[in-house]
Amino acid sequence: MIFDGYVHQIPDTDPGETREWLDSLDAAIDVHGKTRARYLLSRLLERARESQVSFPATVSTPYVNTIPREQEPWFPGDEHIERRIRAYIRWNAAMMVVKANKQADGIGGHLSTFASSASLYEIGFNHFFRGRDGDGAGDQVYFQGHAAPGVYARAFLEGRLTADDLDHFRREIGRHGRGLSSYPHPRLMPEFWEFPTVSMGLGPIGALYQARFNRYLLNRKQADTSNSRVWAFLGDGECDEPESLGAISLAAREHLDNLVFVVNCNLQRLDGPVRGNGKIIQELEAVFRGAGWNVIKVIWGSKWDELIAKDKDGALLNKMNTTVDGEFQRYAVESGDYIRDHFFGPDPRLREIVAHLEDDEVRNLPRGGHDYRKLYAAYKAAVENLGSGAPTVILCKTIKGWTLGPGFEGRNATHQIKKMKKEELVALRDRLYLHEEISEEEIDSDDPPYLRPSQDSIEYQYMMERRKALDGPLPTRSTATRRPLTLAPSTTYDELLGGSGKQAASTTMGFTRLLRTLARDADMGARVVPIIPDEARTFGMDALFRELKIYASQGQKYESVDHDLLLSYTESLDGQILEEGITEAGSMASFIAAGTSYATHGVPIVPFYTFYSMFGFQRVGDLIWQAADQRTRGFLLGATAGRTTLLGEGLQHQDGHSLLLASTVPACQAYDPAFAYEVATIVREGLNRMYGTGVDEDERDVFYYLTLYNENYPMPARPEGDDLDRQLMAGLYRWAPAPEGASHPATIWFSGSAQGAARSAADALAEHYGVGAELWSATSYKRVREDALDVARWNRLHPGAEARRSFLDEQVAASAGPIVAVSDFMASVPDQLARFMPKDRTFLPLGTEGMGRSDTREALRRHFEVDEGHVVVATLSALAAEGTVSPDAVTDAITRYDIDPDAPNPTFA
Ligand SMILES: Cc1ncc(C[n+]2csc(CCOP(=O)(O)OP(=O)(O)O)c2C)c(N)n1
Ligand SMILES: [Mg+2]
Repeated sequence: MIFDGYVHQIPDTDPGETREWLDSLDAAIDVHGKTRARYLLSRLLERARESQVSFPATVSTPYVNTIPREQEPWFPGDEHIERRIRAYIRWNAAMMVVKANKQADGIGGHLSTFASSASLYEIGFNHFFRGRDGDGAGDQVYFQGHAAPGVYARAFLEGRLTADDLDHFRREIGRHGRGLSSYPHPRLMPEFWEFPTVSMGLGPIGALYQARFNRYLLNRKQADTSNSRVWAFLGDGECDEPESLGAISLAAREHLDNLVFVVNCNLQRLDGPVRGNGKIIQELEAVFRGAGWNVIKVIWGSKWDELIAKDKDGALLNKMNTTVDGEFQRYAVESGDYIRDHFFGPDPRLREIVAHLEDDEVRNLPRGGHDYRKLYAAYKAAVENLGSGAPTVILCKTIKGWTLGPGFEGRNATHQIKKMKKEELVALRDRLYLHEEISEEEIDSDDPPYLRPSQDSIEYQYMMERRKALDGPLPTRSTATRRPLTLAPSTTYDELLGGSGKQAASTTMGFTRLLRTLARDADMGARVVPIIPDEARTFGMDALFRELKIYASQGQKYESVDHDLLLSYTESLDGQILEEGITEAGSMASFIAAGTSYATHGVPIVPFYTFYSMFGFQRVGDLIWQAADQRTRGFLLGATAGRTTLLGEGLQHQDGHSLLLASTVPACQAYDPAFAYEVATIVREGLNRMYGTGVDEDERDVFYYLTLYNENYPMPARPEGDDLDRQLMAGLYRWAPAPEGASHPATIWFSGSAQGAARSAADALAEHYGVGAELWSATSYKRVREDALDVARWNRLHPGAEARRSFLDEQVAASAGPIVAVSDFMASVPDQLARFMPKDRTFLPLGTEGMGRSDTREALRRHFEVDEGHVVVATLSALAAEGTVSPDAVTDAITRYDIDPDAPNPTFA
């Protein structure tokens, strides 16, 4: 392997001197060995750095703490009181889970995650995390999902939760939904949790883009976030998720020194070791250092310092470096003499280092992540890192299930153990030094106690004083507005409502114009955030580059290759567009950060995230669910939508199902508009619901998904009609009546770009078959279905009352004949309504089943059987089945449109 071959391409200006240095190194290796040689090289690198000789950082350092003992700062807290507080919290966190499972077997919860990370959080709570009561919005803290019991336990001590609340951990139904959610869920506890984290990986990527968005707000002078820091707590196992590490280079590139990751390296995940045969801390160090992060390792507790000081010849260091995590995990469960024999034992020099320690002392040599002094030093270094331009990751070595006793500590099964026997509870009490507070009888009882120091206790006072000094409690979610948003006036939408006359345009073009107009609005403009993952040109949005500029934290340090063009690529520190590059996950994380700014910062911001619709729901569906949990408001725009409208791109680009996936997300308002005025209406009404006045607070926390197509056709003006906006938003309205004079009534519902086939089919049906088809625009099957479900439920539960009619019932009753529904999506989308259709009406959805193809629109629409001919045949076939027209008419249409009745079924082709 050629690794450092580059050096031979650099001129050697003094070969004699080079020789001397190399000979010295050779001699050191020969005489003192490799460890000594490594040491000398490290010292040389350190000296070089001191002398401003820049040299690429090595990706890994030895398996010791980054901060040496002599550089540890003075610890300003009261160790004794903090230990007591930690003990209460640890006890209550365990008790919540144990009690919950006693009351409802199998209800779950986690004991071991928080047991390993209590000190990581408590150092933050007592000394670093800033609440929301100060001038700014405070810090944003992403708690590890499975550590939630610990966060509740602290809130209980602070008097923010009651014992009854703790008793309702994982029991959210009843008490008006006021239980404690299993994990951080703002959807379920909107005044408590801010950031959902439990789907592994989404917390870290969310935190990273939150830190970036804080800088965006600052640089664009929308909110002063200069004092806010983002803390993300994650598991070492969680780091295997692509979302956890996949975006870390952005943090360094964007100089996010307001971001701190704390990784709880307990060496275990759910099934077993994270890296039995390797070292997760070393691996993560290399990855983060390589990405330009400031890495602080907290591996060994203070008691190791004296051992390290005795390690004159590097034998201990070598053992630390070469012991794999699987062995370290084993040492966590073994006795002192086992550790003495196996870790220290084989080498007499090591055995000597611990000769003065009892077995118990050897066993209890703590890991850095349980040592508040080491942690304090690391966190302080992280916060003082502000201004360096580098984000910080703190890698803390801990033991999973720490102090929960031999049944838990380091055990492979520990993640999922939820019950503790009496002896285990007694042992835990003793390990936490809580014998005075809790008697054995109490533990023995059916209902072991929670512990809460009284308000005049020193612990309570200390805790509250610390939180007060740090600007209030945390986590707390607030929707108090600091800077209100004034929506753009209704005239903003006039252009789109008026249609495009004879000029052909696409709904994407219509949307882009609207976005530009919104961004130009004097009041609202600056609060609009267009987000694009390297696809602006595809959507014709490059027109916005010059005008709105692309946000660039470092400004534009070069003259763009196209600077002389009207639409040049313009980057700027106060740019408005988030051009994220090719990362749909990152773009979604930005969407969430922007769309929750109304709560996080009290500054409402409206994100419009436009993406290739195929790479939306199916690519980042979990992040979309996350957005819903976090109560994100904003617009998702699935551009290049439709299985047949996006021509040429083929199987992996043509989206015919995102609307089906969207239908699974409760907070998502999914629309499939056909015309620019529909787009304008949905955006206007959506803005009003999410950010306007006079809307019930419970109704606001939704986001909109609109499909946008790239097919050009003249955009009609909005038809007249007082009730049209309501019906359009409710999902279905009559767009055009049946042509006069036709004898057989029928109804065609269209959505999106299928409007073309529907309209020409209606003309042809009238001209050739005497069928008068009225045309309806189905803007949202999801909305119509939700209403139908709601009404059906009400009727089911109110048997004696007069049955209610759904919106669907009303719309169907207002039309005549069989209903053919056509869209550029799978038939399953309109099929959502099938069960609600009246028995006397034929309902025949046509859809684009099957996998995409590369071809022209015409060929694709023929292949997927959604073109004019197929709509005509379907309508006639439904009429024939009802006996209204002769079956010959169907045959005639098949011939007229040259349809091959034996063509392969696209569903399976
Ligand atoms: C995306 C996703 N996959 C799987 C899980 C199930 N799961 C929950 S916790 C866990 C193990 C966590 O290990 P680690 O990140 O090391 O955290 P620890 O509890 O050890 O601190 C797993 C696999 C999940 N929550 N999310
Ligand atoms: Mg772990």
